[in-house]
Amino acid sequence: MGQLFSDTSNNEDNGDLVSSANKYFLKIKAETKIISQETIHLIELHLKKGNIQGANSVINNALKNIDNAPINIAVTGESGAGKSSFINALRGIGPEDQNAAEVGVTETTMMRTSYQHPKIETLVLWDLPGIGTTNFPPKDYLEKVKFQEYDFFIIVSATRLTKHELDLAKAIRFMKKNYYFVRTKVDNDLQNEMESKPRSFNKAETLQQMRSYSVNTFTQNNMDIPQIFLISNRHLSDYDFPVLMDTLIKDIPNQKRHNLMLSLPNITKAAIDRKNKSMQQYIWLEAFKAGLLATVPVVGMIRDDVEKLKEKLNHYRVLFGVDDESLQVMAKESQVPVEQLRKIIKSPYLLETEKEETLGELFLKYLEKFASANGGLLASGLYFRKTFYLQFLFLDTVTEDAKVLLRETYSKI
Ligand SMILES: Nc1nc2c(ncn2[C@@H]2O[C@H](COP(=O)(O)OP(=O)(O)OP(=O)(O)O)[C@@H](O)[C@H]2O)c(=O)[nH]1
Ligand SMILES: [Mg+2]
Repeated sequence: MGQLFSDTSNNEDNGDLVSSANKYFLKIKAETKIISQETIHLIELHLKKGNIQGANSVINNALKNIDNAPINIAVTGESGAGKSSFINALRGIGPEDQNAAEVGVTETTMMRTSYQHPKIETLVLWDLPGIGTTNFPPKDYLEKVKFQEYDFFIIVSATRLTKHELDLAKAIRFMKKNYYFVRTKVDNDLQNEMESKPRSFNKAETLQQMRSYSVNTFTQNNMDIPQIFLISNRHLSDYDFPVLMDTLIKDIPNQKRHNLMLSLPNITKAAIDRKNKSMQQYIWLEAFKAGLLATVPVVGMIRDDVEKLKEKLNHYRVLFGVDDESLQVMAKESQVPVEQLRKIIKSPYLLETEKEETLGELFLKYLEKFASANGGLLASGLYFRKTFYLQFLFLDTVTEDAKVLLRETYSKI
């Protein structure tokens, strides 16, 4: 492990890049890595043999996998349990959002409706009807909804689980699939409890009781206890929704993790930081790939780079929800004027040049600033294409913007 990516090439520049990549990926916790340990091992193996081309092709494939691996999430539960609200929450769509009402593709023969994630095209949420409404035995139900296609199931319930649902949960496990149990409308339950016992009400205790009650349901039915999350679709950052996000990310295979992380809503600072870390790894992989193949250091900045960087920045703004469209939605939901939101963030102005200045010159200026702020990394001999430094700069800017917007709008949504 300690040798990861090191001791590889007789080319000094590559050696530097390799050992930097080594150090970088070693620091990343296993549960947030976007490539598998085997992939890292394979890259290391190629490099040890001096097989630059081989290492490059492994990284290339890993990046392709990250971009293209489909993620399919099945959401099932009885009518009114909060499936649609939960799906919208996972898609980062508020109830007032225009897209929220938009119905996905309904397959009547399959009884399922698909909702593509608005930003991550490879991620699809499937709205499945409650098993109780279909009259199918669990195995038939699972066949009909094409259970093999999903990465995992989420069983949503706002009340106690029915016998049908418990049987379905058993059948899901029997089919070697994973499921999570999500208990919605926790806010309603707490409110009711508070109204019925105004003097003795204790929030933490009530939540604990709800959890125990769910646990007991599974044990009384001789079932393994699944992971249980008490959530409110109306107050996502309260209760267990953030823990649910962490858990889904931890459990999903490495190559799907990047897109899953990027897909989740910016409801906490931690969620935003996680997106940043994921995107950082992605940029490192791209840089590593480019660095391995490059033979001459790149001086200056070519027009192609500038265009690509512009695209990257816009892409990051969309992914981090700080693009113009997202600002409009946020303004509407939080009732903060859009101009005010635009004023407190930085990314919309990153590409604004001064009079005679070209974008390329502006980028070089950023580069100098960035290098001096980061201890002169550029001068350290680390062979890294300059465009990647700018990508990191853009990434950090949109990350900070997302946090600023979260702070500004949090109390108002
Ligand atoms: N207070 C509160 N209300 C919720 C929550 N989740 C959903 N609701 C409300 O419950 C109602 C039903 O929610 P939906 O998301 O439409 O439920 P569904 O499971 O999709 O229902 P069907 O499509 O009819 O099967 C709506 O009025 C939601 O606003 C929650 O966590 N808390
Ligand atoms: Mg619905």
